[in-house]
Amino acid sequence: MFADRAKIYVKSGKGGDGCVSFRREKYVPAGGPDGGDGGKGGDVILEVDEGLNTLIDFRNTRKYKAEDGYPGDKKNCRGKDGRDIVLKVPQGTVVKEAESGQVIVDMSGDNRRIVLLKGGRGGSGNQHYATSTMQAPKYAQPGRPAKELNLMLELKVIADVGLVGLPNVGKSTLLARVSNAKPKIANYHFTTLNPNLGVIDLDGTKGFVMADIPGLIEGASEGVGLGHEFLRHIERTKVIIHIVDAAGTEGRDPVADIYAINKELDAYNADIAKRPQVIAANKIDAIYDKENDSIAAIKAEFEPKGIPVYPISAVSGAGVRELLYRVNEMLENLGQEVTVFEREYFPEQAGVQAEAEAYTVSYDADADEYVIAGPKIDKMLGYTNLDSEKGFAFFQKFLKESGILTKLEELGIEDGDTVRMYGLTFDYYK
Ligand SMILES: Nc1nc2c(ncn2[C@@H]2O[C@H](COP(=O)(O)OP(=O)(O)OP(=O)(O)O)[C@@H](O)[C@H]2O)c(=O)[nH]1
Ligand SMILES: [Mg+2]
Repeated sequence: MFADRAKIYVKSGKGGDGCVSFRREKYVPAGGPDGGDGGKGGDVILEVDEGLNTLIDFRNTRKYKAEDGYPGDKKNCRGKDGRDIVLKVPQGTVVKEAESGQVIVDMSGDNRRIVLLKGGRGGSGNQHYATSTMQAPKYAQPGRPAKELNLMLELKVIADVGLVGLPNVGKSTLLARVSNAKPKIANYHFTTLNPNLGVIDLDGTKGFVMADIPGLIEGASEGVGLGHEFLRHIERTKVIIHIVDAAGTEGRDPVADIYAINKELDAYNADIAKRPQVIAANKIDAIYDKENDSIAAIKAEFEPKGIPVYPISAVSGAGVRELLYRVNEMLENLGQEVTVFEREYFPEQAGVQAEAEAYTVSYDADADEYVIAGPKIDKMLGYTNLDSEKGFAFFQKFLKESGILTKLEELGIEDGDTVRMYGLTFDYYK
């Protein structure tokens, strides 16, 4: 199955905690602090892999996590950095924040490799916290938290040319005739449900890529008949071949059909409607009614509007070469740039910190210490210089306002008891 959408969860690595340690040397009673820094957490990286053309792997595995940084060690040893995780995606994958649907990055054009989520920085070891008044800091900085995101990956085919039209008009037949692609062809509506890509080799040209888009119907721009799913694939094509059943084999009026489809394109995205278009009036081998010349009618209606009309038979091949050379010429006049979607969502700025901002307060009977833990404390301690008077006042205010003091009292804390938060221990006084 052609998987072109997948929802996944990614998380970067947490930074390793800084270490609290003191030098121990012979004949030196109290050595200075020598706790090393924690290592950096691994990043979540996206990379284009030319060999991939579906998102199927992401349907099987949905969680991706980079490695946490390792904690620092004594003797100023820095912790090892956590391993990055590299997600390989096909070119043309648009990465969106799952809930808002905002674009984070479009892996096409120059975007070959990007760091989606950075790992947390490692915390500084206690060696950094020695000051003239505090020679033996028992505090080391915790590593920065990990970040997480829910992503929607969407593969939007990158084709130069899109074949657009009602169901059953011969889009797949044309693609199969002129390219290496082998799409399913059948005489019923919605035979094609996922786009097929084919490479068109034309003598004396660079060639181009053409996509056979599933049939569109009236109301497609409002989602009728999976319209949105299908229209999405046209967004990146540069030239549109609008195929119509000129023989009216289903008793329809080709001119009205062309207007109906163009109306849907315009309603979905006005930009698409403005792209250069060629009309391929198909199934001319099946025109028996010489009285009503449908080709002349289509030409009379659309050529004055600057839309060229090519009568073809995708079955016999009549007129197909002329059509393709014209399309190639239009592409050459357009230049090479691809539509790349702009970034709308910035993980670094949004609140995507892993884990809720919770903390826990407990009593550790073995150590006879009260223990406070949680990412909020982590963060707070990391930013506060407790050696300064201001910093310490801020810290006390935080303990009070966050409700931590109340919790400690509920647990029965008394003056002089020891409280532990990460590397930091202090005595409690009301
Ligand atoms: N006589 C004739 N029949 C054609 C021609 N092109 C396609 N057909 C027939 O039309 C029917 C539909 O062709 P497809 O190529 O599957 O049409 P499609 O536009 O891809 O249809 P969907 O995928 O359902 O949107 C098949 O029975 C084809 O054999 C043509 O040039 N002449
Ligand atoms: Mg088809």
